[in-house]
Amino acid sequence: MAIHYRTCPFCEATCGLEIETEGREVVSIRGDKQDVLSHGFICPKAFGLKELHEDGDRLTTPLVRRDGELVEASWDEAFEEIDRRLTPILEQHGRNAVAVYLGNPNAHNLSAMVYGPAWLRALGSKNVYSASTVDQMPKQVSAGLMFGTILSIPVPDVDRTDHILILGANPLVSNGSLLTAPDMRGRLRGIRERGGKVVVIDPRRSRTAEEADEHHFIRPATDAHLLLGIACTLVEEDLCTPGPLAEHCNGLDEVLELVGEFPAERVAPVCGIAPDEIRRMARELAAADSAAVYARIGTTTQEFGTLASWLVDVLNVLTGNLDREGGAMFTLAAAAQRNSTGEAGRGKGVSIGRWHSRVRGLPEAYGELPVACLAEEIDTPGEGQVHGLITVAGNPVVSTPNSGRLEGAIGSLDFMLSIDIYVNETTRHADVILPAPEPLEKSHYDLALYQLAVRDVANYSPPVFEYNGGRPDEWQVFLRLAGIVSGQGPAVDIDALDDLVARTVAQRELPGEDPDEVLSSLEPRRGPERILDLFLRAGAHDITLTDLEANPHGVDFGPHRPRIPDVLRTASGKIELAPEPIVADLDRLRASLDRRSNGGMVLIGRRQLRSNNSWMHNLNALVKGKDRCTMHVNPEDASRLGLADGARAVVRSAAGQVEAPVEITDAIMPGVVSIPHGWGHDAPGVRMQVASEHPGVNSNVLADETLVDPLSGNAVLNGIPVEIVPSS
Ligand SMILES: Nc1nc2c(c(=O)[nH]1)N[C@H]1C(S)=C(S)[C@@H](COP(=O)(O)OP(=O)(O)OC[C@H]3O[C@@H](n4cnc5c(=O)[nH]c(N)nc54)[C@H](O)[C@@H]3O)O[C@H]1N2
Ligand SMILES: Nc1nc2c(c(=O)[nH]1)N[C@H]1C(S)=C(S)[C@@H](COP(=O)(O)OP(=O)(O)OC[C@H]3O[C@@H](n4cnc5c(=O)[nH]c(N)nc54)[C@H](O)[C@@H]3O)O[C@H]1N2
Ligand code: SF4
Ligand SMILES: [Mo]
Repeated sequence: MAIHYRTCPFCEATCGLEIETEGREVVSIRGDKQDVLSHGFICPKAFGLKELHEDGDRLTTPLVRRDGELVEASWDEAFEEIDRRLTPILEQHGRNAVAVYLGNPNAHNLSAMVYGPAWLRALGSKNVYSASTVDQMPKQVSAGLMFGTILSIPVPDVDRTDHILILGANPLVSNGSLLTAPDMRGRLRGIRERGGKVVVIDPRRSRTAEEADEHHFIRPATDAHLLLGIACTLVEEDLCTPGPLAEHCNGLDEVLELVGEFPAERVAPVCGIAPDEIRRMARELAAADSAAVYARIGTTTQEFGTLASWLVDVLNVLTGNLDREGGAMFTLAAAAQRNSTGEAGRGKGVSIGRWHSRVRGLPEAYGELPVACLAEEIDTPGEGQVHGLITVAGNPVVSTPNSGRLEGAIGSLDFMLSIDIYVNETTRHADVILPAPEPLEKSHYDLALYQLAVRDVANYSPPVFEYNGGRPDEWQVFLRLAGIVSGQGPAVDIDALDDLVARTVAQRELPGEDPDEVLSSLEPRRGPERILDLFLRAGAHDITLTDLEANPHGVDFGPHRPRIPDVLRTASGKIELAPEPIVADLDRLRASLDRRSNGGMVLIGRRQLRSNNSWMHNLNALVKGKDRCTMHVNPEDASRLGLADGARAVVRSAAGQVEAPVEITDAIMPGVVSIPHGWGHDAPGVRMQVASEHPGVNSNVLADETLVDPLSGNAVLNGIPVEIVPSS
């Protein structure tokens, strides 16, 4: 029997687990009480690690399509097939003819974080897509323009704040996002026990709303309007107190003037919250000793995503709460953080829109194009058309808008490669599937998420089980792929490529040092561990991987400390409070001020505790019980539309239609319905037995790929106009 301490890789909370094993069997999984961040907290998904380990549907051998069927093949055969099929596409049609979709689990995967950039650079395609543009891209765009790097996102200091205003986030279910803070229930209760206040803005009375002091329904996609109304109140009532932040801001006067156009009375009819409530929210935010505004996916996957994301930080500045204890603060992470390397307090800033998508002309952001464009780039003929697709840990057929169109487009590709652990709705179309190790077979360090943690922490987990049987690890797969797409054939020298990647990272992270010496100081480490050690040595805290190995419960560097101006990486060295492209986008919002509810229905999503986007429904402990993929409808709407609880209804949008079971509840506001995403597992060829017994419907059949937040290209997944009729 052995005990392993390990970080849970499933969501952003990064909980510490205590896993008991006997041989290759998982005996039990508990919360690690000594974990420096989670102190024993876990959610039901943690047990999914055991079921995932035992899941017979999980792929362990490559699959190659022969005569139309996906059949088992050796690794060498699979790589040869990739070379045989992919290389001619690159040669005939150029680099952009092969598109890539990087799915959510990449963000939790050390191998992918370290080696992803290397194989993508070798591929050299502009058609790179990821889950970011169905998720947080608007926040990355606004924060990048304001503070200078793509992950300079302020995190609410929940453990010390006196007041938190939460919009479009349900951390009691999602366990937090762009906010690594396990046990949000405990942390929010802490605020109330200190005499502070929790306010939630959501078209649904979510679990987080139930835990709050105050909840307001908001009409979907009008958060920017509400935030402008709050900001305007601060100006009108002389409540702006940026304090010492003022000297670090460019554009403060411009913002004070701009928001003056949007009095509470003007925005109230659009967002559906009364003007005196908006004014009171503003006064309470200003009066609190410390306060933080925090917003998540309900505010980013919508029409005004970048504006809403920007206004969150504008409010944090206007109330003097940015970079202050109990306000919204910047994490100082131990590894790979761009706003703590290079020159302090100044940088190159970010650039977006360096190229545009071929068909719709939507702008690139941080090297990727909006995934809402993927289908049209495949199914629109002409110069630059996409003929090949590589998906890594992604299920875009279920996760991205207009699934019907994307599914058709994917079916027409010349070649598709997936690196994944299941044959699911997307990978069933692949010509080759390469399996990845399960989480317990790989090491873990959250390079991205520790940059967004509520305290400065670091925690490394070695693999629990050896990844044996001569299978290449995921990082080795990425390097072989790099070899193929750079024309070196299917059998590259992985060690040599690994050295090359490590050397490149050494030159970038430690520019003043001799890379040979750096690399020899890291011996005998190789692979992701060598590069992680390099990041840690170059990072802001004086720590190495050996130190982390000696601390299996993690290392806590303490709560956040103020970091302005050092954290800034804008060209001016200031907070850019009024970035020009964002200010220009206010025109679109002005044009929406006359909008009123026309009695039509709009669709939003919701997350569920026992789900993880599209992929944990094959684990019995997580899906068993009554059907969860239901449509929430308010009782008023249900009676008007003739919908009965438990009966089925047809939901139609501009993109498609689905039939879903109705669940009548006053937890959702009138005029709005909610269907969770990630379901729809009844497609032919899917090899996930448990999931196909609990299929649910794919809500992204309804999401319209033509609707995006224009600055970030992020898809609109909340606030989709729909028509609903009872099923006949
Ligand atoms: N309507 C609507 N749509 C949404 C959302 C919404 O709120 N509403 N949310 C969006 C958001 S925030 C996100 S992040 C996306 C997520 O959507 P995707 O990016 O598609 O990610 P997942 O659905 O999590 O699918 C993960 C895939 O990775 C595979 N996988 C799991 N672990 C591993 C691994 O270790 N290695 C490899 N190679 N593969 C692995 C799984 O089998 C699965 O195929 O969905 C988005 N779609
Ligand atoms: N259990 C579980 N945890 C997860 C995931 C999961 O699938 N399951 N997914 C993970 C991922 S990839 C992510 S990105 C995070 C996301 O984490 P969160 O952002 O916390 O996501 P949700 O729980 O979907 O909460 C979004 C809330 O926004 C509300 N909303 C919808 N439209 C609007 C709007 O226009 N305005 C406002 N104010 N609110 C709106 C919805 O009703 C919902 O309550 O969760 C992560 N954690
Ligand atoms: S909250 Fe997230 S990290 Fe924590 S146990 Fe659940 S899935 Fe894992
Ligand atoms: Mo996400």
